[in-house]
Amino acid sequence: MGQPESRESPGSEQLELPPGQRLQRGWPVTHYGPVPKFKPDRWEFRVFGATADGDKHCWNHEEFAALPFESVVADLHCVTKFSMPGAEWGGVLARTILDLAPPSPQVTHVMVWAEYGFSSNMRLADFASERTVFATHQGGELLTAEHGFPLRLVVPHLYAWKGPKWVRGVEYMTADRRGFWEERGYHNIGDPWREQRYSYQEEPGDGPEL
Ligand SMILES: Nc1nc2c(c(=O)[nH]1)N[C@H]1C(S)=C(S)[C@@H](COP(=O)(O)O)O[C@H]1N2
Ligand SMILES: [Mo]
Repeated sequence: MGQPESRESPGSEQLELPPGQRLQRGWPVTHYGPVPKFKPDRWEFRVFGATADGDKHCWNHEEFAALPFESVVADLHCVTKFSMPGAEWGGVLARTILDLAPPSPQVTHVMVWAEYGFSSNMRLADFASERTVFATHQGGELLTAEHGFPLRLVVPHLYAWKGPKWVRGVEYMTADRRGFWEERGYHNIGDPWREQRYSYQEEPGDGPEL
């Protein structure tokens, strides 16, 4: 609740997009750097940092693929102003990861880590949203390499850079720290409905000093 619906009213085909966004037909590929090669025998998903039990939690590809599979329908809003509406993402809910590898009570933020050291930070509450999903599938098909195979995060209520492609793990943090784009001029919180695009728009308390 509290989140505007992505579709206006039943029956109307009109979409409600966040301010300044326009509709994109098709699904463009947007990222920084090369597309990593998936090496199944070396891949693992790691939860580390301030876990409740103080231990790291790791899943290899086979183990991760065996976790409960759920679907979430969500729009993708790129800060460069295109939105792709109504995608069906399939994968493992962030909630499931939080249940299996609980954070310590001091955790306030998470850093989501991807191949090549790409990262994005968010508040624990954003990560814990019931719609945040580690997606393996889109539209019923396995993700393609360019779109993040074997795993990407989708945080429906934040700009799409908050969803790393080729994700490899989550760090539980007891204080906020900026991720890759958050250090490079993008807003620390990144709520598209409040048009929080750039770090110069941040208000006191929105993020750590730059
Ligand atoms: N690892 C990684 N993930 C990333 C990015 C990136 O540069 N590296 N870019 C983000 C941005 S800005 C967007 S808009 C979406 C785009 O996802 P798509 O290429 O599947 O449309 O991926 C996000 N995930
Ligand atoms: Mo983006």
